[in-house]
Amino acid sequence: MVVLTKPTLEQLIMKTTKPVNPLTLSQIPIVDLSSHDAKHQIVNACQEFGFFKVVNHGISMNLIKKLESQAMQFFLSPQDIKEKAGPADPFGYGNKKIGNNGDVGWVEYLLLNVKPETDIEKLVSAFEEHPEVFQHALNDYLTSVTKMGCGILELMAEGLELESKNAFSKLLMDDKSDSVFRLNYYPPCPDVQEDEINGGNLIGFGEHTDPQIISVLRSNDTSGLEIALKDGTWVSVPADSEAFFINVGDSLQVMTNGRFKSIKHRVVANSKKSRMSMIYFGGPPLNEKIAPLPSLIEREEDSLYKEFTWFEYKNTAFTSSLSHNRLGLYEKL
Ligand code: GA4
Repeated sequence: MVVLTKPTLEQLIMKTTKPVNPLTLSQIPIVDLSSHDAKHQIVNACQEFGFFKVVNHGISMNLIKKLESQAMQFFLSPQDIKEKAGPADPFGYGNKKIGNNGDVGWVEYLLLNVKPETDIEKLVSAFEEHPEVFQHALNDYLTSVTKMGCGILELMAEGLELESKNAFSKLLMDDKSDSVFRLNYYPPCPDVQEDEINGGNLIGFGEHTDPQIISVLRSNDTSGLEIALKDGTWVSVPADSEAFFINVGDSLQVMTNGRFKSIKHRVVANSKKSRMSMIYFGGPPLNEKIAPLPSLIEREEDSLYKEFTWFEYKNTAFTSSLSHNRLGLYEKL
């Protein structure tokens, strides 16, 4: 008989050192979307970090707060109500278990398929009284964030001087685009003694890169997000509830033949305050071939990657553990 046990606190503790140098505001690339120079700032940030913060994005705080308060209401409801939206298979409500391959974290989440929408029945029963309020807030948020994500992808294409401005954004605009949305709730950290933690951190969400093209993250004012720099050092990113944070995903790294970096990141949950993040992962249609854009390589042989479809890569991702170096499997030797 297989006995399923809850992950112990010990299993959730990372035996890594704390980030040595929390990034100060001046170190994180900040892109002012209203600036005429935004496309160059974006290209530099994607080459150097694969990560940047966006200000003056034009998305109303009201729209953001509406979804955040709906999500908060959900995560603060009794456990049996939340479980009506679970288990995450991969879509639905998940608690501490991430994916199917043994990863755990101090996190509760709702993972949703943007198109076609996740089996809404599951959610309706969990959002008891007014599921339509959540649904409206979600639709409004996703419409705005997709639009902003596409705008950023267009600026990337312009900054890279591609012939077609929509070379990347058309993949997210496609009716068959395979994008997902995630609401992550990191409950306040349990009271553990410093010596129990043993210099480690409580894992919220373990280190990984995002498989898609681009990820658009917004969080409340609780920090926890950390990014890995090229030299492998981990630095924590100060929270900013009014800004968005953009990650380059693995697929965009491939499409730019490695010019843009898919950034390794993680979330630690050491705070006495809860952290809530909402992340849109913009993915291409399943049958889309992911390969370097011809204009970014001189000859086909210059491609650093073996060819694959998003369907293949997604399968590889969903059958691997979080920290696995998935892209490594497709690198040419
Ligand atoms: C990481 C990025 C997104 O959150 C996600 C995650 C997915 C999941 O939660 O089911 C994965 C992870 C993510 C990559 C490796 C596999 C699949 C958990 C996991 C262990 C929704 C995605 O697309 O890939």
